[in-house]
Amino acid sequence: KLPTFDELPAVEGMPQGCAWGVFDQDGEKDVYGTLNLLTPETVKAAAEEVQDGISISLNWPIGSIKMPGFFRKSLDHKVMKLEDHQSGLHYGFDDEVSFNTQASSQWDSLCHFMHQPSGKAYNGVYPTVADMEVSSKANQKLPTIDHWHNRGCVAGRGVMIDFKSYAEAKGIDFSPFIDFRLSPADIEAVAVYQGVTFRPGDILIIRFGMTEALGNMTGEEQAAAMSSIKYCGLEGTVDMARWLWNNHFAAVASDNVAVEAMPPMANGEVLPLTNLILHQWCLGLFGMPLGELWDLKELSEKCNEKKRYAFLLTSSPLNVPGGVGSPPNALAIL
Ligand code: UVW
Repeated sequence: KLPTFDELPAVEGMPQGCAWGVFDQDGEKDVYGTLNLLTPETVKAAAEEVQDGISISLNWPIGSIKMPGFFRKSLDHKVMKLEDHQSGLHYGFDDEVSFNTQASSQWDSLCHFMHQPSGKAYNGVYPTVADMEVSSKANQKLPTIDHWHNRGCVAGRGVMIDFKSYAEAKGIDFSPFIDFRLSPADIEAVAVYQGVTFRPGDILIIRFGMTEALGNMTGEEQAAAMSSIKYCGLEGTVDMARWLWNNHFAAVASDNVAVEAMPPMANGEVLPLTNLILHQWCLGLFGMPLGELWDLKELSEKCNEKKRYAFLLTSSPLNVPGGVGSPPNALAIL
């Protein structure tokens, strides 16, 4: 049984609620964090959520945002003709893609954001660019995303909290590009409204309608919305971090930019990005991966039609040695 947030053993120099060491085994430093909660039992139980055999992709096309935030590179896609050297006949194509892994639907691995001001990533390691640019085989202790392939990636019970549909039903005035902050009580109210409960090892999926809003904008409108750095999301508070840990989610994903609301704020004051509380706590202190900019529209339509909000979720990130983030290649199967 996992300790609660307030019962987690004290880690020197770190705030209460640090899970470093909790998942270590036989003296080996853990690199999977809360993905350890995806046990054969939770996967088998998740498979029981498949009732209609409907499979839905949660992957927004790479390159959907023409100018991603934080000066990130969008998609560069080059197609090359394959021609036979002897006959000159054109027999097919190859292609090359290049993009920032944070530019569209993505997972943030446990190396994406470090606790501040210690600069330490999950389980107390100090990743450097040089360390991560070489194969993680040589850096077994860095919790890079390729390690997920050593444990079957992500398969478990996804639970969607469809805040966008709830807000529409309840007449809540809401748009994705305001710094609207969802509290634990708000999430629980949506869960009760939908008639869904959480189990340890669930993958929590929260829909705000942000990728849908971005998808309906011109490139210029997208650039203005992205550069506003006013994004709806979960409230970035220690109370929210405590609630996420105490529910023992294996991971959290959303269709918004950062899972948590931006900009980081405290006492009505805007703070530097280093104060993103859920990035520090989930990625750095719990080892709980964050998924962002997922495409949740079709899933919402199907869940609302079926009145079922739990499903089997699978996701297999790119197996890039030393990778920081990745398109999720995620499927929800209802
Ligand atoms: C930052 O890296 C600041 O945020 P995100 O993980 O949402 O891209």
